[in-house]
Amino acid sequence: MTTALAHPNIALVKYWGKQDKAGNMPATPNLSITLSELSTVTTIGDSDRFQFQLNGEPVDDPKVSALIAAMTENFNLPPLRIDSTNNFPTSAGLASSAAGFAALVTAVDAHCKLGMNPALRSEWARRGSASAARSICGGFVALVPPDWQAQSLAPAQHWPLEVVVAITRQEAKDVSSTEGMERSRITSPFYNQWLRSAGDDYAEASAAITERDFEKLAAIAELSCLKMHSLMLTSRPTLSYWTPASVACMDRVRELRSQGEAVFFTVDAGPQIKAVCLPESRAAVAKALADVPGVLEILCSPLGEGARIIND
Ligand code: 2P0
Repeated sequence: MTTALAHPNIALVKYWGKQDKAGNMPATPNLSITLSELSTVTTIGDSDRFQFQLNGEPVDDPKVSALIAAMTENFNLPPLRIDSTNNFPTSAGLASSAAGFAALVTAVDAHCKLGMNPALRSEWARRGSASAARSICGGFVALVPPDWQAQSLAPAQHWPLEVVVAITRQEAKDVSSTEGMERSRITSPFYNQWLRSAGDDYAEASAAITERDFEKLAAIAELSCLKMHSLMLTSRPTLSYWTPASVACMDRVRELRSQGEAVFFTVDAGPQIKAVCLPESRAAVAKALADVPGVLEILCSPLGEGARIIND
């Protein structure tokens, strides 16, 4: 048996739309931070047939089955039993698939002695779910052309940012990211502008991280997030992942920033708000978001490491 652990990541420059070719490659460069306090733990063992359990229940997940089928063909794998457990809500806009596929590929690689380097693990994780490519690395992570294998921009220690997550709904989302981004690609009138501006957004965010320029990162990360949500809102039929509490939390974050707290928000394909802040602002941000009506729970996390084996 082999056990791997991976953390979710939160994109600061978003991925929303794929290239029109095989390999599950994003259409635009994107960039994320990896969270240490949320994790997926995946154990692989030998079996007489393929079996997948998520949070203790047998699950028929077509994306997991497809990735295992592709890896089995490529590496001649034996049948495997896979047990995956998340310590956070699944499919609720907390990047459970990112942590899940990063842990899965890392565990399969080690269990079956495939000898992959991190770049190759990232590529296989990307085939499962493109954001999973980024969870192979820790700290600040880029997923960019031409290879679309995640690279570390800087380790977690480079800039000790903190993330305060405000949970406003626990249930799994109705429209998956895969389906939602395809709908936006085909129908949003803003999609071409999104493609054109993503390179500049990526360059600006990457420079802000190198320079540890919080205001610059705040401005570009909020812009990238709101551009992505504009694509969602202008899709036909429209897509909205927000709850009233999500909107109230964004307003509260803007208010806190105007009062001098070092904080910005980002929101993914779900109703949770991720407030990224400097350590000195974390307590004030957590308290303020906890007081917003409709916020059910607050999670706090510093930045974390990449996917790794935790026993063998
Ligand atoms: C991101 N998201 O960059 C963006 C922001 C959600 C919103 O990547 O189709 O589950 O499996 O490649 O990776 C979620 O999309 O989609 C995602 P697939 P994935 O984090």
